[in-house]
Amino acid sequence: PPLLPLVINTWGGPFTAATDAAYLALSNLKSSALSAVQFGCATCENNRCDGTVGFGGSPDENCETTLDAMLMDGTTMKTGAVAGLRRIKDAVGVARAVLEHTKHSLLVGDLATQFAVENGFIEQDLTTDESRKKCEEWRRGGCPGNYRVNVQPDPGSACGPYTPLPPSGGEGRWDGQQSHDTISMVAIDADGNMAAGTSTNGASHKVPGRVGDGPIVGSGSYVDGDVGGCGATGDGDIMMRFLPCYQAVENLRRGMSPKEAAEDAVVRMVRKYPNVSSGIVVVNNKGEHAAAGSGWTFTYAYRGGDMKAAEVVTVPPV
Ligand code: SD4
Repeated sequence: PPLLPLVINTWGGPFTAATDAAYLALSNLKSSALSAVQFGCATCENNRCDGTVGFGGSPDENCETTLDAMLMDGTTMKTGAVAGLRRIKDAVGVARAVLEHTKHSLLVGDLATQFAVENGFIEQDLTTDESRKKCEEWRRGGCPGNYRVNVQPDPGSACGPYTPLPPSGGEGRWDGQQSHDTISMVAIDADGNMAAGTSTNGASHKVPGRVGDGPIVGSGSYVDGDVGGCGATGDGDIMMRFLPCYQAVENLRRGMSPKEAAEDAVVRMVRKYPNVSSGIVVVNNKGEHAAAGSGWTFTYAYRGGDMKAAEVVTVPPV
């Protein structure tokens, strides 16, 4: 029998702290699915999970950490999201404020920061010694694995500004050196309402201004309580071209099982980008769930019913 209430999210390991937090909110506090997802993602932002969520991770070329986050309510289909959020730690909290206190769906950059400050969030430097060191090492090492193609750094610069080279048709390089993770989560509460959300600090050494898949509705996550929900992680620059979570939920709507729905959405990306690193979790509104991934060994965590701890599932690549 399905285990309700239920929470499911990308990645095991340190990410199970988020699973447990959201589950306890659902089961003990009788939280709504939306609040449970917010609480779960905020848990990762606070303890930084493996460094790829929250402050002090994935510094851009300027050594700054910026945050992407979204929340979606599967009952109203309302969304709130922030992209390239600067100097505010609780990105998913600001996403909630966008959802609750505006008619918008997405705010970006410094102006998202301004909105956050108006709503009582505190401006703080998101840099840590670790993120500064990572950025400086990247510069010292000649700036490997960056996301620019067909350009060369100007002589004497610490990787930037850049001068364009004649086009060679190169595709953006995926910096596979880092663990490049994100929390994306779906919950079903005791009333059967569903919600989904995502929080990430994106990709290391990105071009400043880069926004990933995380805050994009249908890409980072997606939920329709009439059908089910999905959360994603991976190479957002590629994944956001496919809206894999929208695809997976629509696959459920058309009668696929969660496993078929997840695999189909991943295979669509792999067909065009055989090396893409991706992982999606998919759950229908009965609580039946599965996942699929490519390019790495993906893991996900879930906890539902009266389970005493989060369970972690390993997903071989498609
Ligand atoms: C991004 N999807 O910004 C995020 C990063 C990620 O596993 O999930 N990596 O591209």
